[in-house]
Amino acid sequence: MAIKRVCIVGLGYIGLPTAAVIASRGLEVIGLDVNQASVDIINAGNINIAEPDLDIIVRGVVSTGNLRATTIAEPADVFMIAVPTPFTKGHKPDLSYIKQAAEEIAPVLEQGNLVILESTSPVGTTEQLASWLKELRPELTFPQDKGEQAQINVAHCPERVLPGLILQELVSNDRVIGGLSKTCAEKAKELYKIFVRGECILTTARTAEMAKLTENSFRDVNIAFANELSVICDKLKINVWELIRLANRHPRVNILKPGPGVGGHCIAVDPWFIVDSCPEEAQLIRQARETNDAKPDYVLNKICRAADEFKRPIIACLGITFKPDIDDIRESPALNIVKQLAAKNVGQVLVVEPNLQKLPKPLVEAGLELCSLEAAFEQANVVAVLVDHQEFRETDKSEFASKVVIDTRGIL
Ligand code: SAJ
Repeated sequence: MAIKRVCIVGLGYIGLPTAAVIASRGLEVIGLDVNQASVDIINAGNINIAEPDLDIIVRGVVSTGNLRATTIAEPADVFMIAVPTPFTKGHKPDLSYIKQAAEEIAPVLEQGNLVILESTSPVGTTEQLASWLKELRPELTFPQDKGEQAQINVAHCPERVLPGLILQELVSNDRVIGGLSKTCAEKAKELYKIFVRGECILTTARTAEMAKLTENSFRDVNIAFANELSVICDKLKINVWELIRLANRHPRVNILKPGPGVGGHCIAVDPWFIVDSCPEEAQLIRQARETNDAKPDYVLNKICRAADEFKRPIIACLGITFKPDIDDIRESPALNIVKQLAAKNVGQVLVVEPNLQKLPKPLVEAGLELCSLEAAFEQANVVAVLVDHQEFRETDKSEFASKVVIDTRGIL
């Protein structure tokens, strides 16, 4: 199969960088998105998400005509689906965006096409995608009925890039490629070999789905261990950061960092897909999620107790994004803490966030305003470090000396 045209469904944090990188290798890439505003932004050579260097590469590939965005599906050799897979109430996976993607591409599918699911998905989703496509195009054959001889091949290759380093990791990371048949996986590898320098390892779709969920659950469980340690250390009056530094000197110990909770759209979500599939068996994975989800309330209570020491508490909250040096606030524990703090009316709340031009709506509605770091230090008596942004890490530590500090990120 000579791949000339690739259609990427979903132009978000994964879809747009992937589309741009493939287009930069000289292929024709069509970006399909339901959001007309995103399509217009991209077609003008601009970007709808913040990611280092993405603007430069998108501008380049749009100007050469290698990348074009649209809201209407067009025929292609490969369709790559990179849409969100959130969970609904009760932590049940919501596959509606994948179903919608299947409905969009089904009318233009042609014999010989390859469909790749990149979205992080519960085990069995690639099979489900293939059966939705079969229902919509019964005259075509799929791997579930014709195996290696299918007219349409379907594979899963989960994205694994780290926000902030997406463009590097898209190229350098190894890729796990799971096919619904061996041919599916091999054909998908042909596409990835065009832009991936890492190794492409072939397996089944179910194993690839589980591999991605396992990677994020591994991290979640390990962060939960660090978060539990931080609560234990508070009780035992031990500095958890010093403790971890010391323990990590053991050659086989590598404890991650505690924090105000786990945010982002991946690690705080994906482990639930395993819990949903195997509720009886996934005890540790569920507990890790619950431990990490309990951390924002724990931090909030600590801040409120510190504020109680003052007649006129002025609380500076440093950072609201879900991790350092990015502008992404999805599932951010820091944002959640600030929101709740404002609602509690325990004192004046100052928000410092060097990566945002304006505060998100719920904070504006709560009457909060963005504040400079200098102004925050001038006024505050309580300082809560919620994100370890570079600006905060580089602050002269003597600034903190006269404050009551809740340092959830160990920058001091
Ligand atoms: N965090 C801690 N302590 C740590 C490390 C992280 O509290 O020691 C917190 C962060 O502050 C943040 C959250 O965890 O709130 C997640 O941050 P992250 O940097 O660990 O991961 P993400 O969500 O940005 O990206 C993860 C990555 N997965 C793994 O590292 C296993 C990335 O490779 C995946 O592609 C991405 O999820 C995804 O899209 O699934």
